[in-house]
Amino acid sequence: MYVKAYQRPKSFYGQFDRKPGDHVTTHYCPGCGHGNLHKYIAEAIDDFGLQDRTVFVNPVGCSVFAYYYLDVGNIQVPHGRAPAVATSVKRSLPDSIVISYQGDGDLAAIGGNEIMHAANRGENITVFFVNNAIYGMTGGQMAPTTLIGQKTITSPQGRSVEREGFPLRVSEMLATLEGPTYIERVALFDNKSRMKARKAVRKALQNQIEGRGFSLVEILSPCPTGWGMQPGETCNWIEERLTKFFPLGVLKDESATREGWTRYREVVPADQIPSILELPEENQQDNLQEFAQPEVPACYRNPQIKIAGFGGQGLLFLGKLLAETGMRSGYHVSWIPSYGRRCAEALPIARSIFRPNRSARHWYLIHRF
Ligand SMILES: Cc1ncc(C[n+]2csc(CCOP(=O)(O)OP(=O)(O)O)c2C)c(N)n1
Ligand code: SF4
Repeated sequence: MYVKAYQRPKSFYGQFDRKPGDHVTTHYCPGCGHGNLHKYIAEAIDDFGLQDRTVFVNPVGCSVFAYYYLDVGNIQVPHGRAPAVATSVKRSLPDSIVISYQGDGDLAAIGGNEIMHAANRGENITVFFVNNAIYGMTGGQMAPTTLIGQKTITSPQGRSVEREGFPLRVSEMLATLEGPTYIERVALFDNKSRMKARKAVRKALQNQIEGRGFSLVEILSPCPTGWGMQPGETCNWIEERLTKFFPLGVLKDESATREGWTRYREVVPADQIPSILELPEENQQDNLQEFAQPEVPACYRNPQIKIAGFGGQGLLFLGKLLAETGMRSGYHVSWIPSYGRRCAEALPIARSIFRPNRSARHWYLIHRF
């Protein structure tokens, strides 16, 4: 007898324990597409047996909390930088399955450069590009993918070509490059389209398992809150408006023929680093000690200034201002914007990156968003 059991994928945590207290349910708005997509990804991870080697690169955007849902390796990255981080993880851990998950603000605006080059290099990663035509997380601002005439809080009269130009069809642009293997646009508005999205998710992951190179699936996804609509209305809007500008279908598919590229990882022994960097011989011993024993004066171990803000750009500006002030006052300055809750982890990273330049007059400015 054939029995189909519907159950939560193993790769989903049993409860989404975001904060102490009763925050144990999903934080996505009712009708949001992120939840559907998380489920398709989690199901594929289960079915392909990938849970112990998947690294999910979490974006800035509403899905910033994906690490509370998906029980896999997770890295939270700065806005738009997921393809760069995914590249480094995949190249240093070639057996891992690396997923770059990005919204349209994240991928098409601030991260436009990153995605183009990762695609062009044909990195063996899988990108899920959630296009909801708006910035959901920050309250519904216009995105590069916002439609002409679409009202957002920063285009209250509707996007106009004269003021803001045309919406960007990123997938079409990427499909013209040699690098990518597979690019498809799918949507979430009815059962049939959702099943196609599910299939595309699996294909994009299968390509990575087989080392076939860069795969990207763009998902036209509902954002009832940002669009000011009831969940039911959003489905009609996707089908009737969004798919007209962003037609569904496969834009490029060389999955059957692509071999993909093997990216070699060269491990350099620590004692060779000074000579590779061509450091003066007399300082090599000192520099080796620097690498071996990171030590920072106690007074520099904790940030002394805390600045609160909302949105992001003001904090970034203030950070740059502080960095500039430090430099002009004769300090060596490292400025590391860190996003998500892992601020404390940024300090050792900053120290290790900038260790060769470290001095008693060194400022580490760490930003948290
Ligand atoms: C460097 C930087 N600039 C701006 C922000 C503020 N910010 C947070 S999320 C976001 C847009 C997210 O939109 P999208 O990627 O479309 O994802 P969605 O929330 O719609 O899923 C912005 C501009 C930030 N966190 N960091
Ligand atoms: S604001 Fe939009 S993208 Fe964000 S959780 Fe709500 S519906 Fe989803």
